[in-house]
Amino acid sequence: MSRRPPSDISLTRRTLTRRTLTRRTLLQRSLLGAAALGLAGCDRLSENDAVISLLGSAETLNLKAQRLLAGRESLAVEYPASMISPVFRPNGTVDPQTALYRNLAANDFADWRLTVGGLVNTPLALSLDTLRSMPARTQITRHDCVEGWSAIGQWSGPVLGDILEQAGVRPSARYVVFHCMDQLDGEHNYYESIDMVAAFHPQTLLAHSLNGEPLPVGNGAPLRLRVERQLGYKMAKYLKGITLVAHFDDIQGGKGGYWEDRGYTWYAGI
Ligand SMILES: Nc1nc2c(c(=O)[nH]1)N[C@H]1C(S)=C(S)[C@@H](COP(=O)(O)O)O[C@H]1N2
Ligand SMILES: [Mo]
Repeated sequence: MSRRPPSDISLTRRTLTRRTLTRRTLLQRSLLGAAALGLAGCDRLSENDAVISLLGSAETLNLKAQRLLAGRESLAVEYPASMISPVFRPNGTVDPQTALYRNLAANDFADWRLTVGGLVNTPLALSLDTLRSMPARTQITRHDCVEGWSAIGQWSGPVLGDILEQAGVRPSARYVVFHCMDQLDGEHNYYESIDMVAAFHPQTLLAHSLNGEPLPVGNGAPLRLRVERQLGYKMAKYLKGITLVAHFDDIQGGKGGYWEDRGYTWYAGI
């Protein structure tokens, strides 16, 4: 059965609403309790007004929480073609040296497959041709690296949510983990992870093209993640597999990413 995971978003909303309602109920009870104990009969203080004004602040809290969520769902700025950077600086690994990568690159990635597994109903193994023939989204966005540089590029590729829907995400899945073919330290493969809100964001792509050309090796050939509301290190290059997981405790350092295992924060929202 294929499940539409945006329900994770509404689940979060529901949880927040429930929490606010609980707080409101408690507030109401304690106010009514206070009224019953001593304030009843004091007609200078309207219990109803007090209740209403306190409920008002609970509403404000709820609104703020919703705005926060809306913030995570809202779109990253997209730019006109005239603003595309002449060179999109490659960073981190720029030419993977692992045997796996070298062998696949030697054959123009004809034997490469993107595997989608873990907590899914239908594991997938997608060729580059298949990914290139899928409906693609094209977007011109700005990439911000923590090292202090930015670049604007035009990315194209299937929306991650479409692929996840094809695989059928199980309700127990909480994160999407991206496994890469390169090793910055010659020992650990680069990897990253995002939650379901980021995974089903309409601008979250598996990009096979940069500025209308097949993705160059420097920028992550054959396929890289674009997760536009977060910092550059989240955008895993040289993808080989995606797994849906309930937690990442048992993946490498257990912090959800190569740089996270070395101290970076997991949620890198911008
Ligand atoms: N597999 C892999 N993905 C990676 C990295 C890396 O070293 N290996 N570096 C990250 C960092 S820190 C940044 S800023 C971007 C750089 O993307 P670019 O090479 O297209 O500029 O990729 C990210 N994804
Ligand atoms: Mo970066």
